[in-house]
Amino acid sequence: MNPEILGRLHNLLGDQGLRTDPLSCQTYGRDWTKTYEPAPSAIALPTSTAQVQAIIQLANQNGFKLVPSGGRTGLSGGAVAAQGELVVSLARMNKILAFHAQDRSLVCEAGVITAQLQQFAETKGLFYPVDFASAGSSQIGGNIATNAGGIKVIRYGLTRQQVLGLEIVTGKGELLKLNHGLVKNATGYDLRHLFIGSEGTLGIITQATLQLLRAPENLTVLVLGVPEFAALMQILQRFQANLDLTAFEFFSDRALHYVVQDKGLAKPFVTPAPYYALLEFENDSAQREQAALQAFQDCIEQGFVLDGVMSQSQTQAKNLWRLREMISETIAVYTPYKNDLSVRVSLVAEFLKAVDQIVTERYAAFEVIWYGHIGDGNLHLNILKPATMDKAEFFEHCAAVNEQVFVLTQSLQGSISAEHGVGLLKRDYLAYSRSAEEIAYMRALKTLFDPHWVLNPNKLLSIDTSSL
Ligand code: 2HG
Ligand code: ZN
Repeated sequence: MNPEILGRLHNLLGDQGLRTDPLSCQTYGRDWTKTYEPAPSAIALPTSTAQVQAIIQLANQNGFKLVPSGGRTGLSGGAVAAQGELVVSLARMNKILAFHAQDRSLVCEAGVITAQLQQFAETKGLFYPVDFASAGSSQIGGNIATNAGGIKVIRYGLTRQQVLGLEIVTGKGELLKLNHGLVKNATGYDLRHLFIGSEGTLGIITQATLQLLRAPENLTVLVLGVPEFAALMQILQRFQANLDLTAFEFFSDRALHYVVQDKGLAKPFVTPAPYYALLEFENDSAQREQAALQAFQDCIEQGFVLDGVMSQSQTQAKNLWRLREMISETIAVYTPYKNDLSVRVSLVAEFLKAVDQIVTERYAAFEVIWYGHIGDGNLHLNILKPATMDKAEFFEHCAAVNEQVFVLTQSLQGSISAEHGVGLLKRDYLAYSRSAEEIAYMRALKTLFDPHWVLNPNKLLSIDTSSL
């Protein structure tokens, strides 16, 4: 970046608000993907919406590109700055600005950490339901930009469901205040929803109004040993007949093996099982507990379940959750190749069987780790790199199987990215989940809000320079 622009950014942001040192560039230039080398030109850390607006206007005037940046816990390269972009980190815009008790909502800046939001809700006797293993470092702006899902979607929905209002600076540098915290607002196109999940390609989220909910009572966890894929969805159906589950997750014995071995966690029970289901429900009455036990009993009798354990305390519930939540972090050291796929819940059994066939044929030489939010139809399929294999060779080998997996997903009208976003990693595969007409509308919307494509260039959609 030329020194004159750096000087103008420095004047705008001050010493604390602009960094160019190599460590900051390494840190802020990457997310949790291991595929790309960070190479930003500098890091901007604005403290106000006005500063964000000024940065975007400067980028438009001078033709440099911006990468909006939250907690950088993404897994698709959406927050990677590998092409000399200026990273715009919202980390210093981290205040909860207002709480409205009657509305059961709060207004906060985009850099608020998810866990901080959850704790704030708790202090008000309420609940922010979006939760996942990276809640300790992910930021609400990033959650909204990727429409983050996680472990409670089956009951509470995705981040989208919680967003009552947004403040945005568009790629053009205009300030938009959308929906103003309203529950009902039938005045035409709801632009708020365009920005949710737009991966920082249309605007930078600076503030959000979020819905809080009644806190659930006595969340109780069951971990069940399952003999085969097909039984998983039978279990889901049987339990849902009796209960509103707050989570329904699954993982394979290899996934369990790694968290037990590397994190020193205890196995849920001794009976071996190839798969495990983790269920959670609000155990708020003796009848509810009885209903869960009855469903468990029925599943044992039908052969859907081999063994199981039900948490008897909040500590035990937390420890059982760790068996599932620690998987991604634990296997990260094995440089996994990641898939984040979804189909309709009713097609999951068929889908798993077909994916299993592909995996057995095409990944025979590799270790495959299965887990995911199976109650939402979402499978996380991770392939581990053999220690002796070169990273580039491994990724190339894995990518060669993409087509087969994505054609299958497409044939079931599923998604090639259920919750991790498209970013750089899945960009060239978008057409497996979105039609040519949809992609053309997406490009037109991108150009409408960001005419010079300054925001998160080449993420989600590739830059077609001829259209600029
Ligand atoms: C999870 O559900 C996260 O644990 C990460 O979405 C999934 O690492 C993954 O593949
Ligand atoms: Zn997930």
